Amino acid sequence: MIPLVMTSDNGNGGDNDVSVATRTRTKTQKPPLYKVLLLNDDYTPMEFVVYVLERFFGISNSQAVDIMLTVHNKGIAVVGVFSYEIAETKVAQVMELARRNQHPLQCTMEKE
Ligand code: TYC
Repeated sequence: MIPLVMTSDNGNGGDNDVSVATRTRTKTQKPPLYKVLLLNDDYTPMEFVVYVLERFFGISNSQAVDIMLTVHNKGIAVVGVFSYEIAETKVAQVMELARRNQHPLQCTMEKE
């Protein structure tokens, strides 16, 4: 049954300044980021790797040479960090160009 008259008494025996506990957790999530990694091999020409870094990652020639040499000497290096879709596209672009040129260059991605 619906009461015809409602009073402002909320039964808390107080002054009706009812405070409601609120939580202020902002429910947003940062999108996960993915590292794009370049792997060393014994056959891909150094100039090809430098070209790939310049073309697909917008890296300057001198930085590209540095990164290429890091991969050459250490076996692997991170060449960039991107959203999933961008990382996936970069990997596909590198792998496709390497395949077309018959180089065994490997490029992969890994969640950061
Ligand atoms: N190791 C290759 C060579 O001596 C060069 C190279 C560098 C290959 C980086 C792949 O991701 C790579 N020709």
